[in-house]
Amino acid sequence: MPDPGPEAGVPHGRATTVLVLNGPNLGRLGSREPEIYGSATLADIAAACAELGAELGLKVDVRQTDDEAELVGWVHEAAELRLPIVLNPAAFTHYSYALRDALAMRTAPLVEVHLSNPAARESFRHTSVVAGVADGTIAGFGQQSYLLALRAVASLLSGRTLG
Ligand code: DHK
Repeated sequence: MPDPGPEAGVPHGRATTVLVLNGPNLGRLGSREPEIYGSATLADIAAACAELGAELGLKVDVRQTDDEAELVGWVHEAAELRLPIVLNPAAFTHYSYALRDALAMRTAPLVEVHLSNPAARESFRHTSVVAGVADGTIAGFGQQSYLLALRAVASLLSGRTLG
C-alpha cells in the first residue's frame, strides 16, 4: 500500500472519514436484550451517526462483524490510512488482546463506546483490554454513546479536546 502521507485521514477541503466499528452480536441490536441495549437497530444508529457526521464535517463508515480477524483487518486499514475510529468492541472488549494490539498501532483518534454501562453489569464486563489504548471511553448512554463519541473525535481532530 502506498504511503498515505502525513495528512491521511485528515484531508483539507473534504470530509474526514471516521470508521464506526462494531463487534459481535451488535448486528442483532433492536431485538437483542432491548432492556439492556435499547430498541435502536444498528441501521438506526448508522443513520444517526451519518446525520451528526454531516453536521460535524465527518464522513461516517459504519461496519459490524462477528469475526475477530475481520475486525482486526479493519483496524489495520485505519492504521494505514490514519483514519479515526469509534469502536464498540462488544464482547471482544473484555478479552481480545489481538484487537488491543492492532489498535495500539494506530495514530488517529480512537474512542471506545458501549451502549450499556459495563461497570454496572457482570464482573467479567468490568475489564476492558481496549481502554488503555483508546483516547477515551463513552458508555451507558445507548445510541447517544456513539453520537457523543463522534463529537469527541471531531474535538480531538480539531485539537480542542483538552482546552
Ligand atoms: C456490548 C456487548 O456486546 C457486550 O459484550 C459488552 C457492549 C457491552 C455494549 O454495551 O455496547 O459487554
